[in-house]
This record gives sequence, structure tokens and C-alpha cells, in this order.
Amino acid sequence: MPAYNAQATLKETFENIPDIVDEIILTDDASDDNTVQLSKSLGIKTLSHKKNLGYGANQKTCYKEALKNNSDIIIMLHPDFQYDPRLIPALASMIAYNNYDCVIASRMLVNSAKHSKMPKYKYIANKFLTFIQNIVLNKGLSEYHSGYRAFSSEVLKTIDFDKLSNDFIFDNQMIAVVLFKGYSIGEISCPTKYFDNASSISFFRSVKYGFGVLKVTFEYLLAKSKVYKSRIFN
Ligand SMILES: Nc1nc2c(ncn2[C@@H]2O[C@H](COP(=O)(O)OP(=O)(O)O)[C@@H](O)[C@H]2O)c(=O)[nH]1
Ligand SMILES: [Mg+2]
Repeated sequence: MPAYNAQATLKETFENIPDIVDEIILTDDASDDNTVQLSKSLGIKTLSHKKNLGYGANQKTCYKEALKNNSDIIIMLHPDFQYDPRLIPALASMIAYNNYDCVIASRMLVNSAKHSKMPKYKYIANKFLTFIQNIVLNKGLSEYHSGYRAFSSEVLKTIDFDKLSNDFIFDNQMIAVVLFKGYSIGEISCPTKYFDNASSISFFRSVKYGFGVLKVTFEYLLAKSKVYKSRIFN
């Protein structure tokens, strides 16, 4: 769980994580609240950044720690309780049975996002960016932006994720690189919740993310057509 100011929702998220999970790791990106204390009191293995390094940087710390323990399947779950932790076995089984190398819990597959107060601009941007990426990346995913995903450890060992951004665009770069390397990505549907305590990225950060997605898509196109390999695809 990459955490940032997750005090209000961490306990509920944690309590809904099924027993099938062998180890839970939380990395805190210098939260202003009591996320770290709460996490430790719940018995979660907790690591923390001294300074705020960003959402991508937080995931890097988390994946490195998870890889240290010879894990087979690594699942990212946001501690803001927007995604249902009880779907972990569904995600994990698709990797365990070698159906896919990576699985995304999609908020768009059965359109749960539309009925969950996801801000309209986020919904429309998600649809638009997904449409573009499906064409360029030659896939049929329902979204590329969910923060609930599972990886086989082989994927995370092979991908040099340190090269990816420390910011929010890390998530989208990750999918693009996973596909570029020839790994497969599956999806399950997942309801999502939008409520007051769920942290919300500002409009400005979302717009920046949107342009970042277009940049990743363009870089993928250049790399795939062997014109130019940018840092993340090299
Ligand atoms: N590391 C880090 N994470 C952040 C920061 N701001 C937001 N987040 C996390 O990013 C995730 C996604 O943000 P959120 O507002 O929930 O977006 P949404 O789920 O797409 O509506 C959440 O789990 C937040 O905790 C930050 O400055 N640093
Ligand atoms: Mg969220």
C-alpha cells in the first residue's frame, strides 16, 4: 500500500484484506497525519520517506521491499478505501494460474465509475485516454488508470521501474512498459467509491497526468516503430 495521508481510511482498508495475503507492506510518503503510527499499531510492515517524494517514488519503495521477500505475486492497493481489498484473491488467482502476468482491477469494465460519483472530467478523460491508448498499444483494456493492480514478481524483477517517473504518471508508464516487454495484462471489474475521506488529486494534477499519458503513448509509438527509444522504453 503506497500511502499518503491515509489515516482516516487505513484501518478499514486493512481490515478488509483477506488472510490469503502473506505479507502487507505500507510505504508512507511523508504524510502530515498519523498514517505511520496507525500502520505500525496495526502490525503492518511500515516504511517511510523522510521527504515527500511522490506517488511513483512511493510505489518504487514498496515494490523493492516486496521483492526482497521472494514474493510470487505483488498487489498494489491504495489505502484510501476506494477499492475493495476483498477482491485480492480474484486478482491473484489470474496470476497464480498463469492466465496473465499482470492484472488490473478496472473501474470502467462494467462502468462502476459512472455510478460512483467519480468526477465527470475524470470519467471523460479516462474514456478518451483509454481510447487513444488502446489504438496505439493495440489492446482492448477498459482503463489504464486504476490504482489497484497485481503483478507476477517476474514482471517487477524484469522491469527497471527506477527509470519511471516519481509522480502519478508512474502508473501509466508501468502499463506501457509491461506491454512493450511483451507481458500480458488482464482485467477484473471492481466497484469504486468516491466519498469525502478519499484523497483526491487536484484538477491541475489530473490535467498534468492526462498530458503525461499522451506523452507516454507517443513515446511507445516511437519505440515500437524503432524510430526512437526514450529512457523508459530503453
Ligand atoms: N506518495 C504520494 N501519494 C499521493 C500524493 N497525493 C495523493 N497521493 C495518493 O495517490 C492516490 C491516488 O489519488 P486519488 O486522489 O485517490 O485519485 P483517484 O483514486 O484517481 O481519484 C491515493 O491513494 C493517494 O494517497 C502525494 O503527494 N504523494
Ligand atoms: Mg483514490
